Order: sequence, then structure tokens, then C-alpha cells
Amino acid sequence: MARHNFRTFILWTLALLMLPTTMWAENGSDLWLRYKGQQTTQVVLSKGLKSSPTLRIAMNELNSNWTGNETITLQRTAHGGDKPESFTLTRTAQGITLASPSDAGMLYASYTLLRLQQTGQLSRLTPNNPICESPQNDVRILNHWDNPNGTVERGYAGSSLWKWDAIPVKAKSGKQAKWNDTALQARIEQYARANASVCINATVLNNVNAKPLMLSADMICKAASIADILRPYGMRVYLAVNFGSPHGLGGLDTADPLNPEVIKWWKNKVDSIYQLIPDFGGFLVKANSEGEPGPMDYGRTHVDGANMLADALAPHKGIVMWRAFVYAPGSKDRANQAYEEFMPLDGKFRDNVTIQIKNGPIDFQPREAVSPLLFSMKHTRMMPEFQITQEYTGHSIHTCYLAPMWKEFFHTLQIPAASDMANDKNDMRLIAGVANIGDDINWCGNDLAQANWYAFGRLAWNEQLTSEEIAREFLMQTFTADPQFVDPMTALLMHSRETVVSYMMPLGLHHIFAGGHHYGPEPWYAPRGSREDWLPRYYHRADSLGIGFDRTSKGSRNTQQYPEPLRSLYDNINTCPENLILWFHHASWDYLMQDGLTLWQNLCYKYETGAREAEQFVEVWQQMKPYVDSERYESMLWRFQRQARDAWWWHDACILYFQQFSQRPIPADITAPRFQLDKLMKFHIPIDNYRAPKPEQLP
Ligand code: BDP
Repeated sequence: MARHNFRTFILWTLALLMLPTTMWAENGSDLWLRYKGQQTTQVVLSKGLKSSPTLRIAMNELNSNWTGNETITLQRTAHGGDKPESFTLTRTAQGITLASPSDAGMLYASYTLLRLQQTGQLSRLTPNNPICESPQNDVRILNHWDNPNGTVERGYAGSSLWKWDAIPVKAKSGKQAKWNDTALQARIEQYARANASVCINATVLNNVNAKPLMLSADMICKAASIADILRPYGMRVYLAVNFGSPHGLGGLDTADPLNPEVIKWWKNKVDSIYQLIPDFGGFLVKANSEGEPGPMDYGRTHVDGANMLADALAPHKGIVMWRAFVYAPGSKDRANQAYEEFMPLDGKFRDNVTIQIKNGPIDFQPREAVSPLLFSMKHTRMMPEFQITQEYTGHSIHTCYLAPMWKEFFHTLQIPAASDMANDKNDMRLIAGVANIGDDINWCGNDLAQANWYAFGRLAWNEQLTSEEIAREFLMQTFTADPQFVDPMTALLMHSRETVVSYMMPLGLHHIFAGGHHYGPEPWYAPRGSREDWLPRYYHRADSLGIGFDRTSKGSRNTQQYPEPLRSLYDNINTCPENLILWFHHASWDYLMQDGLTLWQNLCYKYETGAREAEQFVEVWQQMKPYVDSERYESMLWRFQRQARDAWWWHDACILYFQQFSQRPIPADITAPRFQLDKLMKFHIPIDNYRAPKPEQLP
């Protein structure tokens, strides 16, 4: 007995000794939500304001996280002309008032106030300076490319957040389901909280390559259980649907959008969703693209398909987000296709249809020209789609802060005259981002990639914010406010996207990956029998004369899809921005660039600069060691080191491969290749669309 007690004592002591490390080990799971409040606040609802689940969250956040002893009052303002989610922060001698026409707006105001405190900006809020904010986009939506089997297409942060097997089925009665897996429930709630803190108000739960199964009664009841968790945080649930569902799931022998049975099937399906999810947002549809079914399978058009779904959703105020990511094999220029397919349909879509258009006309490359379709339709609602997950920018291994890319996009949209950009469907604005979130403990795989989730929310709310202020906010809240850390790391993040462009695809080069994984360089990739528009050579077009895709008026005429002044600017090689020169032109190897050097020399120097910069990132990060917990320090260190190695891999692969065409000498001050081209050309990363490669799978 005594011995037994002694053993228990030893075990307990050991357990206690281990407790601090297990309890306090940093794992990145807290994201940017690391408040250190003093809990001295008094939070009250203004007279007559009824509490709600959303307001309880707001009060709880302020109560536990605000440092200060003034009274904070939540107040509802009259709707007036304001958008429902807009809010005002006011400070008086008596305290702080957070006012909005909606509960969600008061919640956003609470997170804004906490952010000001966390980032040392409270002095901005004085009695004479209330802070008023109103969303630029009404729908700020994440697109999860999550499959019902738990995999995430182009996801590099583990498996899906939604463990469908463990999610309870909401009863038809509408009563909230009981979660047995409370850890999962808590995780989904944390997801909602993180989104609300950056004003993301919507989410598509599943992959655009949607399985008909997603619309089964069981899955809808489970989606309803998720919606119940997200709702108090101001988030609405949407689903991606497979256009063939009436056939694939419903047992009909067709999915023809004009067939009365099909129309009825969708109407009943939609009604059944709204019974369980009264604030359901609507459908996202990828149709007639990359093998997915669509109305064209039945000789119908995008309009027929989208409007049929829109009519089923309209009585419930739901919407259809219909994607414009379409391209057919054998086309002259993939970049032309969305415009060619959709422009003739302009003005024919229902009011509750939005055409969802990727930022560029190809596919989320490190740098693309803006999709010409976004400038062009005048009577159709359109929304941009960004990719937050880093399919083409180094997965969750490379650090690539994407806000500068998105700002560049917003900036380009402002270049044509306002009259050329007029669109009569501008009363409701939407923006989508393909999520980089998975079940990894730190949500995004790479701790710094959390910045891209954060930045998407901040920019979707307010496109005027600068990338730099967003980076600073993120770093201060997520790591430390010490300027010794924040200044160099802000500079690193700000530079990271351009660095990635330089070592991967400078000067407008694009899509020179192997098919499939989209990670490392394979400009030579050309398995026999492949679709030409899935091969790098279709895009880079390197030959003995030069390199680049001629999209001018003498080539594929893609430049003609742009309004002025972009059309002329892009069409002329001498005015085309050099960072897009090979996007729009097949330029001679000896073409003289602004710096007086040839195109070939510039290409070599871009790869060199990119690789050297990636190497510097490692050094900067090493200097950050004193300011970062060891867990996140180590987990980023190997990533930065791998990024630098990959940058040299890109450098060597591309310079040596393209030199076979240019036949020009490599400038003497370019770092000598450390990889051999013939070996690289025999090397293939095992293809996996669902995971980042493992370091040992890379050269
Ligand atoms: C490409 C991805 C593919 C997606 C497709 C899409 O490689 O996995 O399904 O886009 O957006 O970027 O539909």
C-alpha cells in the first residue's frame, strides 16, 4: 500500500513538472487573438437594447479582454441609410460607446476596440474623433475547398475542419443538435470567432468540385449544426453544389435546367435547406469547368443554369455565385475564354446571381494581369475570387504575404475611367477568398500564413487599408509589439510576394509548374498526350527568338478585352509594365529593358535577386529568435530554410532550361548553379493535390 502511494506520488510529481510545458507550449492556435485584459471593465447594453447570443459574445469579449475601467456601452442605432454592419466607436469622459444598427456591427465594433488596444492605437479614439466604419463588401466570404471525405483540395494545413462523421444531425424540428465531440464544437466556434474578429461574415463549407452527396438530407442537417455555431458570430453558411445533383443524387435521368422535374427537384431541395438553416446564404457553382457537369451538357447556357437555381433561392433571399473559371482544351488563349463565354450573356442573369471571377484570367499565379471580364460586364453582378491558400506560391512552406497582390488588383481596377467601369449591379458587393484553413493546430500550417487569412478579412471590409498596416497589426497581435520584431518582420512580409514572383515566375511568366502539385519548377513538363493548356510550354512559349505569350492585337488579341488606357498600355511592348511583359508579349531575348540590359539578362537577374532575398529571409528570421517563442521560431525556421533552397532550385532550373532556347551566356555575376538541369528534369515530386510536399520529397 505504502509503495503504491509512493508510486502515485512520483507519478503526480512528474505530471505536475510536465504541466507547464504542456499547458503553455505555444502552438499558434491562438492566431491573432491573444488579449491580455485586466477584466476591470463594465460593459452594459444601452437602455432598451435586448440581449442576444451575438451581444453576449461581444460583452464577454470586452469583459474578459479589455484593459481599462471606463464603462463600455453597446447601443443600437437606427438603420437610416447605413449598412447594417456599419458601426461607430465614440469616446466621452463617461466611457466608450459602440453603436451599430445590428448586433453583428456591435460585435465588430468590440473587436475593433480590442484591436486598437492591442496595437497601441487607442489614442486615435478621442472625444472629437469617433471612429466610423462601414463595409465596402456586403458579403465577405471564405470558400473552403473541403471534401466530405475530409481531404482539402489545395489545402496545406492538414485535413478539413469539418469532421462530418462527428458533426451532429440537426433535427427537422429545428432544435439545436447536441455535440458529443465538444472539442470539435469548440474548434468550429474558434473558427467563427477568428472570422468575426476580422469581419468575415460568410463561408462556403465545401469544395467547388462538389460532390452530389453534399446535398443529401444528412449532410444538410449537419451543415445546419455548423450554421448554428457560426450564426451568433455573424456568419452565414453557403454550399457549393454539383450541377448534376438532380441526376447524381436525386435519381432523375437528367439535370437539364429547363426540365420541369429538375426545376422542381432544386426548388424542393432549397426549401428543405431553409427549413433547417433559415439564414442560408445560397449556392456556389462550378459548372462546365474542368469536367464538372453544367447546363452546357444539355445544350443550355450559363444563364439557363444560374437563373434556374436563382429562382429556387429567390423566395428565401438566397443567392447564386456562379463561377467564371471556364476554359476548354484546344483554345487559342485560355486567358480569353471567360470573357468570350460570359460577355454575350451580360445583362441576362437574375438579380440574385453573381458571377464569381478569379482575380486573374488564368489561375491564381504569383502575378497575373487582372481578369478582363471584371472590367467588362456592365449589367451583371460580379465578384472577385482570391486564393488565400498558397497553391501556386509555395504551399504552407514558403512565406508569401498576399495583401500586396490583392492591393495591386484593387489598384488596377481603378485605372480605367470611372465611366468605363460603371456597372448597374453595384448595390450589393461581394468578395471571396479560397481558405487556407485546416485542422492543423495552428490552422494554416505556416504560422505566418495566418496573416493571409487575417488580411483577406481586413481588405474585404476595407480595401483602402494598406498592406503594411495590416501586416503590422497582424504581427503585433500574433507575436509581439516589440518594434525590434515588428519592423523587420513587416518589411519581410511586405517584400515576400515580390520575392516569390522573382524566384518563381518573374516578368509575367506564369504556370511553369508540373501538372498536379503546382509546387516546384518544371517548365519542361510535357507528358505525352496531355492537354496542351495544362503544359508550361503553352504559357512560356520559349523558342530561339524569345519568350512569352503574345496576347497583343497581333497575337491572341487578349489585350483587346481591356478598356483603355490598359488596352494600349498592355498592347505596346514599350509601355507594357515590365512585370507583365511576358504575360502580354513574346519578347526577343535581346529586347532592351528600361535598365539598359537585355530581357535575357533581366530574367537571370530576377531569379538571382529572388533567391538571394529568400536567403535573407532566413537571416532576418534568425535575428528574430529572442522575440519569438521557440516553438514558432523552429517551425518557421525550417520553412524559411526550405524556401531559400527552393528558390535556388527555381533559379537553377529556370535559368538553365531557358538558356537552351536563348543560347546567351549567363551573366558572370549570377551564382553558379548548384543543381544540374538533367537531374532536375528527371526529378518529379510525387503528385498530391491535398498536401504540401514533405521536405524529403524535394531535391
Ligand atoms: C485550380 C486548382 C483546382 C481547382 C480549380 C478551381 O488547381 O484544384 O479545382 O482551380 O478553381 O487552381 O476550380
